[in-house]
Amino acid sequence: TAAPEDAGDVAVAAPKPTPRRNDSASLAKEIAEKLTYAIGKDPATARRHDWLEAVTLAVRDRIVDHWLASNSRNVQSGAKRVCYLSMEFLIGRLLRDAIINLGLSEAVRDALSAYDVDIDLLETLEPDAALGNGGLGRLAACFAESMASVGIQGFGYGIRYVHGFFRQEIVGGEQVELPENWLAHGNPWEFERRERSFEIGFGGKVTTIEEAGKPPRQVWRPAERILAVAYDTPVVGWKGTRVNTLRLWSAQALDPILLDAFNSGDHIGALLEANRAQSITQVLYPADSHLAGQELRLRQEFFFSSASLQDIIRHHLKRNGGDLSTLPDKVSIQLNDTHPAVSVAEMMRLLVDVHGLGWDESWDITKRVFSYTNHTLLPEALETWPVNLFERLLPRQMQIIYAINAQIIREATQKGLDGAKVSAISLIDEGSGRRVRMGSLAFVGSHAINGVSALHTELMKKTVFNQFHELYPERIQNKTNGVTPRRWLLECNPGLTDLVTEAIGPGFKDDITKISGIDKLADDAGFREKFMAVKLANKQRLAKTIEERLAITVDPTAMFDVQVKRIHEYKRQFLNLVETVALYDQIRSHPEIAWQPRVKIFAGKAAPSYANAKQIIHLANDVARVINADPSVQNLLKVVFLPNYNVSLAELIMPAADLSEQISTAGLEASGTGNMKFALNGALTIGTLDGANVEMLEHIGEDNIFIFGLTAAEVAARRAEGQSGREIIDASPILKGALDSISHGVFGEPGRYNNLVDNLYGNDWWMIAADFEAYWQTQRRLDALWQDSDAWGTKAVRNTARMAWFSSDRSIREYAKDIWDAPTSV
Ligand code: C3B
Repeated sequence: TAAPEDAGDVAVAAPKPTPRRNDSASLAKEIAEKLTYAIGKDPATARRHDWLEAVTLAVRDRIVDHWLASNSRNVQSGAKRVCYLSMEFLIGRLLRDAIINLGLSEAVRDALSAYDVDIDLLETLEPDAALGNGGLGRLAACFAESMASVGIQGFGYGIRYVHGFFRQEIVGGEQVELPENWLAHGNPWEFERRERSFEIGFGGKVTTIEEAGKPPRQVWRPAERILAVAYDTPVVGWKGTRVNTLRLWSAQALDPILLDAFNSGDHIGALLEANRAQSITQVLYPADSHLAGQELRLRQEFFFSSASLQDIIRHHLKRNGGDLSTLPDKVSIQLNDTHPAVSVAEMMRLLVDVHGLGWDESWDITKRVFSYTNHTLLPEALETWPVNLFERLLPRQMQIIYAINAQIIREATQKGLDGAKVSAISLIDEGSGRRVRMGSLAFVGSHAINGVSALHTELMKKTVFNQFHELYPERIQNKTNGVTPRRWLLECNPGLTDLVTEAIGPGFKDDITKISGIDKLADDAGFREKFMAVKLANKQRLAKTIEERLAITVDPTAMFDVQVKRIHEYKRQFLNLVETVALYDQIRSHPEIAWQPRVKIFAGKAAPSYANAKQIIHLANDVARVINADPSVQNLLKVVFLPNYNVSLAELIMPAADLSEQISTAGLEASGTGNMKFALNGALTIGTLDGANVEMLEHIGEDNIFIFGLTAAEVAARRAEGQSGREIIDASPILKGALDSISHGVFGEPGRYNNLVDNLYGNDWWMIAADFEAYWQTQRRLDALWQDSDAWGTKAVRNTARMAWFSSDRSIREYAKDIWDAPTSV
């Protein structure tokens, strides 16, 4: 079989199948046929999972119709392709996404009702594709969907991990990590393309080949070679107008079994090579915003980079008469963070060593093809690799990095940079053992480098890439993140979607900017009531899940105050917990105050090796256990930690939130994207002036968002002074009281949380003491607002009405215009 973008190896005159019909009767018939002939079950005895598979296959047929049509359009138009290289694609479930984007909701529901099967229930049986950690991976998934929706010829390239992001259980209040197994029952969305495979090398030697009359050539002879095999998943855009491809690579051994070894009795040794090869794509590293650092991680990075580049070059040569000089006119390659940064060196190797182009021409092509997105300024997340590891694993790429480095340093010296500045731009960090700086490699090999919010981009220019920015002032630009309104409004919040449709018509589904049409209804009591009724229904749905999973009863009319995201010190779940404890104390000591009922909801995973983050999870669960059992605060305060946060749980939570917690230490959250999903669904934000919160403030208006705390500049200044939290804590009885109860054993044994608490008295690095008072006061303003449900409702409506700019369609159009020079609506 030929890959879908190819015309095929043999020309056949077979009749084209007729595209599938979308009425419910046709669907009902096909679902029954799939159940019988693809799954081998009788409708009378089929289990729910069988029905899910049958529906998926029937929907998939329709996707394939659109997919093949898009692919032949791609060949005809020859339009520029955008290849998005990302180590992570946090896609989540695909069935509902496909059904909604294809406009099949009604038809599928009706078709299944004929068999008395409920589509909503089936959808919940689909496993989440959790091939990512958090924001960065979810952004890649939103971008893939938006590229298909706005009509860009987009290709996602990544890794087909056998085990995605770990499953989190809470045992005795603590996080336990369990393996995730999304492929256990097969994956109907993927198509294996065995013929689309490439050899990937590791280790070995570089030899110089001298031929008479020719310049010497370098040839890499890897010691180890493995196979990268493509698995394609269709990415359905809005209305199915375009279906793009997500191509994930799986590692296989060239020889699946060493027969000689097997025959001589070494049964385990015979399989060692296969196991070693396959290990590359077995597991996703659960490290978000900090460095994993192991050799296997570098192998993963090179494996998927090299496979993707070989595929891109093969495709280009085939479609463009073998001419690589036109590559930058036909392809843009976006590097999603530094994880694929080794691509810069590998592209040079492929162009120079394999395809025989000159160095200068190759370097020019490379820079014009690549662009790079930076997602964090946290020093612990900036990838560097020890030179000796790099050299051992990728000897030729290391030579190339040295050659690029020499060239960059020459350029810098010519432009008058002196010693310290030159070592700042060197691709090799000579400081702590010699290490290759992947961010610098990505920077010099790209024509455009972008940050993910206005503030983050400005900080990039001033901090990590300061010297590079001085050298190449035109290269850094901003592309504020966005989220797809299909998944994060239409799919997760059907109630709100129907209400907005009823109020202003369905046009906002095609063009989310039209949702601003409900702004004028924010003061309309009738509309506001309906809006809040939808919110209440969504809260009831979440309350039911909380009851089922945790046996905690929460009141859906209480304020749902939510912080869900990866657990990280800079995201400051600890600040939220300290405020929770302080509130608990105050409610008990001041029963005369009109406290407003709140449910504090937390969810998120900690990297398995991140001790402080795990402590924060433990504390959240300890606090929940104690407060929920205390009859004196019963209906005023409940605390919930929902285990195993993932995309599906997010789809349940976002529409049910009243208050969204976006409280990172200013300057540290590059953008945030959860902040956008909450506000789009009508939650008010309490947040710092960090990441995209800054731009949300501009769009939503200061009356409708609750900003508090130190600014990024103030945080930097306090850090430079090395201020401790002690004075602040001693001056604040509320804060001190809360910290004392945390460390004195009110929530678990005394001393358990000493580390977290002592840090605040020390240098208060995350500004928890410094920001506490402002946070506390802002929360109390929100209490007051909650009492005035009309005022709250008005602000909630305005949030939904004013968030359209944060659609990933807008982000993607900006990338297409400013970075890729790629057409939309193809
Ligand atoms: C995240 C950042 O932490 C978020 O602020 C940002 O919104 C997203 O990326 C998307 O840009 N991020 C991440 O999830 N993983 C990293 N390794 C680095 C940043």
